[in-house]
Amino acid sequence: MTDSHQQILPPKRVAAIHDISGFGKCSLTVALPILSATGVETAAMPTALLSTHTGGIEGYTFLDTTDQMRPFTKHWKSLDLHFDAVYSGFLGSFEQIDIVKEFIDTFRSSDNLVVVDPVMADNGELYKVFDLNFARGMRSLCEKADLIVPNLTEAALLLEEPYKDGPYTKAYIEGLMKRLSGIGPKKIVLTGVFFDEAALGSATYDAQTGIVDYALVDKIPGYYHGTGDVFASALLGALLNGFSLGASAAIAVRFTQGSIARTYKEGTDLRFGVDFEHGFPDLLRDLKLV
Ligand code: PXL
Repeated sequence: MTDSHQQILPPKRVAAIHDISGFGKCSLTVALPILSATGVETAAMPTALLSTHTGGIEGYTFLDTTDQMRPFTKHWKSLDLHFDAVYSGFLGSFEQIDIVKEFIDTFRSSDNLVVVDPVMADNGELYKVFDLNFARGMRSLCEKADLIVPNLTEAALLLEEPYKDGPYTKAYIEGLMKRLSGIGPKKIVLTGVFFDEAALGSATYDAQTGIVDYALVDKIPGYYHGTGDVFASALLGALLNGFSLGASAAIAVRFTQGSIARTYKEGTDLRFGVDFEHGFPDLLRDLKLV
């Protein structure tokens, strides 16, 4: 066999439960291309249909697709589908918290990974479409996850602790991750971690092994929209390619920072998302797929 990467197994399959924001590169419009690029098949369960995301763009349309989610679940179950991972993100209504829990219960198997990105807040503030009641609901969804990917604001909300501005200390970050694992998920990936103004990245904690890892890279000025989704999608792609939690986070940080660096150089509107598309060659090399 000359091609050492010749596929003999079908791709791993993810159920991605996020909104479709037509323009602006976040949620499904980044999860689908990134997971596909990593060789992972993705089934999409839309939680809402928007013209753009809600982060700083006025006048967006919003169609709540809650009523489609139980029928999607039922139909997929009737097809006897197996998902190697369930990956939820931005939810379109409070009721969807229960629907995603039911989805997890329906498709849970001994070998699959349930990833909940508790998308609801950033920079110390809840997104304007959510309230504290939603945050408590998100905490109850996180109880069912194997892995959660909060930023520092979401971590504080999940723990019902006051949000702290950085720079942070290792003691604070590691304490947060241990308390988050007390909610239920054994694997924690915290994003937006920094100990000084020069470097930014993620921290990971596996409560089963006690291993803590950091992946920090040079910080680029500006607030870039959709980077949480870019990061979490690349992280999941790396995990499903067999990389450890720490190695997967390092690959995802590099991919996200590369996307931010290109966007910074290109000078595009930061609300319109980051240039992740030109990062696939490097990502595939990091994943040893090429
Ligand atoms: O990237 C998070 C996200 C996803 N989906 C929608 C959003 C946001 C953040 O603002 O508005 C619709």
